[in-house]
Amino acid sequence: MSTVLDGINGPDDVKRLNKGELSELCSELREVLIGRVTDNGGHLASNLGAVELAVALHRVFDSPKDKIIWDVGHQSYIHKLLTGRKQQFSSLRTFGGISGFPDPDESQYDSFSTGHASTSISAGLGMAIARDLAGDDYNIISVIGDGGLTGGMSFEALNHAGHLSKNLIVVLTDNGMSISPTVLLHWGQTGSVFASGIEDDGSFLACFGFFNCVRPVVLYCRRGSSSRCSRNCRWSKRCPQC
Ligand SMILES: Cc1ncc(C[n+]2csc(CCOP(=O)(O)OP(=O)(O)O)c2C)c(N)n1
Repeated sequence: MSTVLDGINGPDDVKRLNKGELSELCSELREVLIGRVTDNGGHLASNLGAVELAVALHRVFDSPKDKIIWDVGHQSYIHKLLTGRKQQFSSLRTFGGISGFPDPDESQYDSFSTGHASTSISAGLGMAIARDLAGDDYNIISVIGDGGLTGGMSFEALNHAGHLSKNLIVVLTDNGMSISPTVLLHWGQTGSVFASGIEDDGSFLACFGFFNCVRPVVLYCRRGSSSRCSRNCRWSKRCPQC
């Protein structure tokens, strides 16, 4: 019996699916992912958490024209399955096979070679500057977790982005986990500490003036957070949706 995934050879095929098929696709992707990581090893949890995200990004944006930058890159397996590497997926993380991280030499859909954490916003901002200098028009989307966001390079890039007011999209996947539970940048606590004296919205990014140029898209909210808005978003007053 053919599956929804059988019909997916690139992002355009994702865009054609209806709601029910999208849901079925996510289930099938999860099955493939679990099977492959069971056999080949690799990052399971981070990829399981990025199934809907990868599908949504490829439905909304127009990759490879639009540049999706996966911070660390350990969560890019589903992105690979959706961007023409389904047949090679059995070779994931094997000698001569496809990499467990994004690699521009492997695919035009991988816009930045990663492995180290905390580089995606800086890389995205650099691309945004280059894009504007060239007079081009496309989206750049940095996808970063709460763990990746604790690196100093991320703070520097946020500060720089807030200063330059470039069109850059940052998707924060805040699941409260790095390799272990995330410490230091615990939004529920640290967010209010950083934001005190600025605005009582509990948002850390507002400290960087980030909301003036970048609208954050929060796809994951930790359950039980006291600072969530009515739509399950922790950005309260500053939330672009509320
Ligand atoms: C500079 C650097 N330090 C440490 C690591 C090891 N590392 C790999 S994944 C990860 C945690 C990433 O957590 P997060 O960004 O929240 O993403 P999640 O796995 O929760 O989706 C870390 C610390 C790394 N890749 N690079």
